[in-house]
Amino acid sequence: MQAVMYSAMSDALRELLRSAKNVVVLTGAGVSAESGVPTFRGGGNTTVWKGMPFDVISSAGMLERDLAAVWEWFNYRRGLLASLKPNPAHEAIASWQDKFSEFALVTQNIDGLHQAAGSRHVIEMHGNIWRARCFDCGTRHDVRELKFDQGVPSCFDCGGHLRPDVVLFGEMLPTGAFERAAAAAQHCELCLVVGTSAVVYPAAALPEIARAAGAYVVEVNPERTPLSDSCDEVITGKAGEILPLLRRD
Ligand code: BJW
Ligand code: ZN
Repeated sequence: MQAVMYSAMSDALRELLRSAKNVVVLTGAGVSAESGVPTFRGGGNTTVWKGMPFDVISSAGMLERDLAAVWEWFNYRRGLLASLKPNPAHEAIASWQDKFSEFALVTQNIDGLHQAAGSRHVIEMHGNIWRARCFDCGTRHDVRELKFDQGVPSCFDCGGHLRPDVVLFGEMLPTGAFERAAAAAQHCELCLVVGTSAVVYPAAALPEIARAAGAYVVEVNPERTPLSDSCDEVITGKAGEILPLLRRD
């Protein structure tokens, strides 16, 4: 099985893994799927919670309409994530950071599993589920240990309402996150796009930026995406099986 996957890698990619100085990896929910994290889309399904599609409950409008429901949804997911561990895909990506002169990991995931695998300086495009942010004073708080199961938690500094420190549909990305990711994409020689349906912007623009600037773009995904046709190479399969085979020894 592994030999088949390995032979599916082109000579061009093999050579770039040996010679590239500047690499960017963009990840999505699929990189965490083998850890047990549900994806949002893929396989023809869309996540629905209590009758609401995720793009309704995870939207800026829902924060205004029903903040307590947003917290209930995120508490449910924090419960799902609490015991999950990084998988071989996260570990392979963490191992690459010290093997290339310049390396940037850009993730759309909010689960913190890249950091748990040892990745440093992760560019989090969509925030982190283990943090909350105050509506009033803007302070960010670590809520990993915070136990509450209903209502809206209060800011430890000013008493204002907290919200999950994640980027919901219709919200702007954290200051500088896209700019840093785009600058890395602009300068990389190799861009690996792993486990994302590549439909959510502006993250989905990063491989386009990399390709336009001359990078070799490789997608790793068991399914085709809107990006597949414009990639230089598509490796069809699960991240946890493929990424450990992409080595620079
Ligand atoms: C495997 C696998 C295995 C399975 N191995 N792979 C241009 C046109 C139209 C609309 C827009 C536009 N530009 C911006 C917008 C609006 C919107 C958007 O993009 N909408 C599109 C859907 C049309 N974007 C935004 O609102 C963004 N903000 C913004 O642009 O601000 C400026 C602005 C403001 C106001 C108005 C207009 C512009 C913010 C986007 C925030 C997204 N947030 C979410 C939720 C976060 C919180 C939460 O978790 O609840 O982020 S949405 C959700 O999708 C989540 C993800 O990070 C994101 C991407 O999903 P991802 O990671 O790709 O996962 P899936 O599930 O979609 O795919 C999984 C893949 O894995 C599949 O392909 C599988 O095959 C694969 N897979 N197992 C490898 N083992
Ligand atoms: Zn506050």
